[in-house]
Amino acid sequence: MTSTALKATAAHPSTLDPEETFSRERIEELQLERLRHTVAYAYENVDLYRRKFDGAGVHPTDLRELGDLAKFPYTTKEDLRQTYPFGMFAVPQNQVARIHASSGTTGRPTVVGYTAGDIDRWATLVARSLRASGVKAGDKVHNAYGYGLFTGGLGAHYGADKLGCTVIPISGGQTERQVQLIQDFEPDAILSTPTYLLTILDAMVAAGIDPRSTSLKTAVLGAEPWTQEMRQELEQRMGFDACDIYGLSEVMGPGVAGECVETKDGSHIWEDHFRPEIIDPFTDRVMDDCEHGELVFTSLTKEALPIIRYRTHDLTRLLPGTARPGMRRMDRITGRSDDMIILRGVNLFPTQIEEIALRIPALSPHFQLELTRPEGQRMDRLTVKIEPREGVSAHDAEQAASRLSEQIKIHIGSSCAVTVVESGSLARSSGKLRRIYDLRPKPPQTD
Ligand code: DLL
Repeated sequence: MTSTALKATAAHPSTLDPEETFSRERIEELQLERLRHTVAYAYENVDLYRRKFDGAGVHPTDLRELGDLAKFPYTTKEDLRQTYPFGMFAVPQNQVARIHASSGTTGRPTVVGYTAGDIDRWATLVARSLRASGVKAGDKVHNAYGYGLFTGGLGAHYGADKLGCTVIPISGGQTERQVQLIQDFEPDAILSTPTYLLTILDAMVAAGIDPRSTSLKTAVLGAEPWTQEMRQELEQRMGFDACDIYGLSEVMGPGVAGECVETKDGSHIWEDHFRPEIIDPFTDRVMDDCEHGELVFTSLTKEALPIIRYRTHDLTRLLPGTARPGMRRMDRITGRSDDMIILRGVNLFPTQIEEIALRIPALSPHFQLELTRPEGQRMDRLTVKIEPREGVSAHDAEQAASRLSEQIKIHIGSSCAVTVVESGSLARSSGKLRRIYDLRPKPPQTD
């Protein structure tokens, strides 16, 4: 499914950062130089890296070419948790200009830090991502990413600021107010999660506003997986362009990669600052470009929290650069390996359900997945709860539900129940939307 530019236009070449125009060879030269520095810097300044490298029998001087990175051990969320809160910082606290943290719904939150230089580079990369997606200096930017310890709000804010935009720091939530301010302030761009944009669109329609009539020209969406079908849904309803922005707090925050509006073919990874790898999550083998696996990142310029071979759990593949030929792209993320549902031996992700559901005209993008284990049974059961589109009859909705169940069986190979629920009854997003509800009995605690 292709999507074309609707309102936003590509960045003028004269506005690009010089690195965005580098050849692949030149990017790789820069990566090697920066990688050698980062690995030595991490070894000298962070105990955990010194212990891990020593334990694996590798030394920073073993890094002679880019492929040598594979000799170094991975870093995981668990490493950050075990050194909570600041044990992986490579600079003294008085040089840490900012702290962010993950929400920590399970276990301790992961804490990340930035020097003033890190914040400046982060702002540059978010500015680069926004510009790639069609945002321009002087544009008004409605920033609906949550402000606070989450990196989305402030990360996007600093980037829009650096690009020279007028920033409207509305944060997430208070949806009616968002709709009002979009009408009154006439922003050119909106930054939000894709599912929160859906919530805003529904609120516009409820207020009698045609989403296609607003001043908005582009949406820069990320922080959760979304599909081409969701892009189509949003673009058709809004009449403006929707581009992807990717990132994670452990590696920086938003702006690790960003999508170019002229191609809309996946986010280009800003490889002058990050070295990506794809690995097989089960065997840890480094895979070739175009092969699917888990994304791993090494930072090349970070000072407060250098990160070596961080396992993101995000599943995707690396593709050659297009609009920025020196930098590789990442394909859309199918999901996180820790969000994968294994149903009777078949792997399944919420994005696969989104893809299939949105191809059925009577069904809306509002769905959730419930995992249960009926009493006395050893098999898990998956129920897709989904709302029909407005105005669809009960009969048509039931037919659409059977079709969804059939299509899931054909395309994914799993049997599941599909239940049509009343419009507006499922939880709406104000940031990252929770799609999976695991209602299976918890195994007894062992400690
Ligand atoms: O979500 C950073 C961010 C904020 C990115 C705003 C883009 C926009 P975390 O809270 O640490 O950071 O969550 C990171 O979110 O590992 C992915 O699983 C998921 N994620 C982020 N961007 C995308 C995207 C922010 N564009 C985790 N597509 C990552 C799919 C995404 N998943």
